[in-house]
Amino acid sequence: MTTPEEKFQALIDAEEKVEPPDWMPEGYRKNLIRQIAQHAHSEIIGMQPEGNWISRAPTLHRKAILMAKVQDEAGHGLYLYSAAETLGVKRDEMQELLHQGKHKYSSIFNYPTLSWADMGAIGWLVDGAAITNQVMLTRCSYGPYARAMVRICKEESFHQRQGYEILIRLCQGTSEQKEMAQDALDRWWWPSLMMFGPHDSESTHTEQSMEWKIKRVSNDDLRQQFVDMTVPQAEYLGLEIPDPELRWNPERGHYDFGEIDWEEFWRVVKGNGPMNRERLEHKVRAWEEGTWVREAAAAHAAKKAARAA
Ligand code: FAQ
Repeated sequence: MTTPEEKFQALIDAEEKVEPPDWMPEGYRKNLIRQIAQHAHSEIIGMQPEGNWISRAPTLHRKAILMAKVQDEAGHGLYLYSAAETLGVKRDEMQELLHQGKHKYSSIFNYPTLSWADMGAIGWLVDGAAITNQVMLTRCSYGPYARAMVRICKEESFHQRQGYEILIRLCQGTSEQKEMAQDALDRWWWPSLMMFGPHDSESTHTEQSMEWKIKRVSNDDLRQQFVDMTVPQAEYLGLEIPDPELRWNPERGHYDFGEIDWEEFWRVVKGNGPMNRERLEHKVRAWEEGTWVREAAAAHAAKKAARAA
């Protein structure tokens, strides 16, 4: 006799989507809530580093583009919270766990944005890494997450281009502008590689997540894809990637690259990066200041429902 777990795995192996009313193992549900909530929190906290430059964008045109991008990130957070809610978790619950430091968000958003060139580097590298990781998630076995990722990937692709275009302009500008671009690359390169998570051998979830087809490609393979895609783009800009060990390996058909500072990675993941405290404090303050909006919206919805009844 086949067990529910075996039936579930057979459905996954047949490339069918799991939908909210379907039976699923508790571990599958919990793992998805963990990943989707982290992803949603990353989009929302990720608005802060770029939000910092909206009022200081060099032209009205740049300001309009940056505002649209930051708004897109808010939209991604909302689709993702909705996807997580289909698994039976409440949005407020996820917020509370984030605010208490019990839910994670991507390490990348704990670094400061020091110059306008950082807007270019975030679009090019951070959104570039996000797309590399998220294209596989459009094929995730859980339907609501996979569908949310289709639209998110399209928007991230626009974000990546807008960032790269900022850097093209800076690199074609004065020597000071090109230096700004190099400085941004120097600061954002390694944190961008960290976005893909620990080495496969150290990863807690990869093996099970790949068996359940939540993840389709491992952390190290995605990181390699990102490096292979990005090195020629840096060459086109005339910028140097800050890694003395970076070189093309014709035998592997990939770039070899140096080791990430894992001590720094875990320090940031555990809450002790350069901006962790500020990011979380800002998030909690925004949540508290928005209480009246949530209350007004809930009261309006309740009144409407009472009228309709
Ligand atoms: N930061 O076992 P694994 C964006 C944790 S969105 C912090 O390998 P998994 C858009 C991991 O949670 C960026 N923590 O984990 C944007 C786990 O801890 P746990 C976010 C990290 O899940 C652009 C432990 O380490 N993208 O950028 C990180 O199989 C610009 C062991 O790790 C997503 O969330 C990290 N970098 O693989 C917005 C995509 N890496 O939970 C604004 C969806 C690992 O047991 C501006 N997520 N950890 O306590 C994923 O694909 C996966 O969750 C990975 C990690 C690949 C991130």
